[in-house]
Amino acid sequence: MRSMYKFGLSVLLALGSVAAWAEYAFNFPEPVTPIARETLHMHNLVMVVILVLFFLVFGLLIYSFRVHRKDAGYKAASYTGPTNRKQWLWVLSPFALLAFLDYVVIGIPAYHAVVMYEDTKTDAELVVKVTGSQWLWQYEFPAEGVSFTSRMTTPRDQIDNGAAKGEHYLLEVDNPLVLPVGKKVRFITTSNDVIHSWWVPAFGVKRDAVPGFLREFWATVEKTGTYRGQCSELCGKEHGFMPVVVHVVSDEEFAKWLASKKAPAAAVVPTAALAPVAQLALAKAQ
Ligand SMILES: [Cu+2]
Repeated sequence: MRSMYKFGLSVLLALGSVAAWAEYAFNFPEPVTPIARETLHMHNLVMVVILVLFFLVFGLLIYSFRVHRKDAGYKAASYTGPTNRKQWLWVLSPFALLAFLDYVVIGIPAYHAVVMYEDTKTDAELVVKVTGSQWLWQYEFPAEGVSFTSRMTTPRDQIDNGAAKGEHYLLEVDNPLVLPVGKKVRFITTSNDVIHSWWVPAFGVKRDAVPGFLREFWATVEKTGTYRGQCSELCGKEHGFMPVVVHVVSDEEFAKWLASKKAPAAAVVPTAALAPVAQLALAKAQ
């Protein structure tokens, strides 16, 4: 009994420290897009449903263990299945409760969230094509004629423990993607070689980049700042070394950045027009 109380106490302590979780980054990163916010809401809702069920089921169990406990040698009642009304009630009520929670309490908001996630086209103001490549990202603004590659800048000796690790170890790149704040951006993603996955946790988006396919997602970033993510589909030996960095800036800054990218890029053939091998060669040369 003693150990049971001890276990109960440690569970309570663990739950009591929920407030401390955020500090240790166990929680979601602060959501900065509608999708990320919706995902966090869904997560919290499901968490509440699960906790209510948890306490209900375990409360009943522990109550029954204590109140209906009989001493050793007691002859157990024999049941042959739900034959009377009361037994049917015990069979059907958990089913009804779970069906209600699943299909109504969780199902309806989840349906709306998924429809919203998939709506990449309504009011999209900008299109960015993201191409995964072993082991870098290529970004292209097709309408603006801007394209560039983005590769990790963390020095090799930091990776090999020859130097102290920097603040943004493995999450820093030479050419970050720049996006305007508050604009709906439609992303189209694909790959040159194997499957990669473009992921920025604060945006709440993660989409596989599949060779031969164009896949879509969207993001309206509501807060300026620098956001970091990683390739999240195992794609070869340097899978861990192809981070995503996105600078979200004001409209004016974005226009300025776009103009600065346009000038040198104008002389180069758009990477999409090249064969994958040539694209790689170009990427290596840059
Ligand atoms: Cu990758």
